[in-house]
Amino acid sequence: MNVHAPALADAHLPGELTSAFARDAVGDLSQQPKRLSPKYFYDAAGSELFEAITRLPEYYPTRTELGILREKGREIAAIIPVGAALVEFGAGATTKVRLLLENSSFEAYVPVDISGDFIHAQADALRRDFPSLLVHPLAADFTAPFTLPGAIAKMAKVGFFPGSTIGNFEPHEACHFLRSAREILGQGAQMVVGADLEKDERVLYNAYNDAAGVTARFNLNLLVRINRELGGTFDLSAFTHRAIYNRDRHRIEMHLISKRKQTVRMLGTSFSFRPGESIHTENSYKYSIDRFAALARGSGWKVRETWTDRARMFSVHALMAE
Ligand code: AVI
Repeated sequence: MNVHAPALADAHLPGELTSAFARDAVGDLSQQPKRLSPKYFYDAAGSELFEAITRLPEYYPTRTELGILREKGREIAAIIPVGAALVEFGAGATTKVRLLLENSSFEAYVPVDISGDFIHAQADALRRDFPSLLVHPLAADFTAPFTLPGAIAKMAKVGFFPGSTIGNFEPHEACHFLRSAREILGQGAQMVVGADLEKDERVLYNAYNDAAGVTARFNLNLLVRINRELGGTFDLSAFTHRAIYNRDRHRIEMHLISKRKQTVRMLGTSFSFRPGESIHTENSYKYSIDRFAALARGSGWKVRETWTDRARMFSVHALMAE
């Protein structure tokens, strides 16, 4: 998820606990079981590691979704009204959105992301390549309500949420997000959402336990960040990456496992670990087509069409506001 940690100052908290990262890290490591939020994966190093993950032979989601968007581009374009505005929730590499922009006649593109710098750079590149497109970046937390730019008020709205980022939300959060997107985009809106599909557990396991260890470095980068930004004393060699498929809950779980009994300090607080104790860092939910349709129905949307690759590894859904 390209959600970058907001360094929000809070006047009511003393000293070092003033950033959201500090508050969340201290609060989450004080829970039993311990956890850390996946939204903090994406500092500069973490974003680069994620880009490297998307190119791994074992990590099929990115290239499979790109293949669907490429192959079904015409069919996707056929359901998009001429002159619509495309609103992307969270902004990563522009490769996927370019496929939609090339195939359809959008009048405007609104990338929404908490990192203003990132979307402005992205917007400049798109303006160069699509000179007649109105590009209107919006720096906002896309998981909370925000107002769309007045310039697109009269245009039909199409939301875009690729990458199976929806799978990194808990099911109730995914429902809340889709409801909020429905409110923001308004009546008559459509939405194109990518969701990873349930499949052979070995394939899922390998995608999150790659042979080159890039996913392990991505996971451990959370501790690197805590050491650097919050003065943490995590010994990286004393934690190991673990990703498992939880069949009952249809999700990959990522954990950082303490190799021994140890105590770690951060911002004046001590956290003790038992040997084998986990910090739960991420869930990546996998949807069947039916369970995704049920999620959409329960969130104010109806599935209009679903596309998959031939091997049914990944799905792209076109939703219509109910
Ligand atoms: C961003 N998100 C969809 C990725 C996923 O597959 O859940 C994040 C990721 N975590 C480990 N590998 C990739």
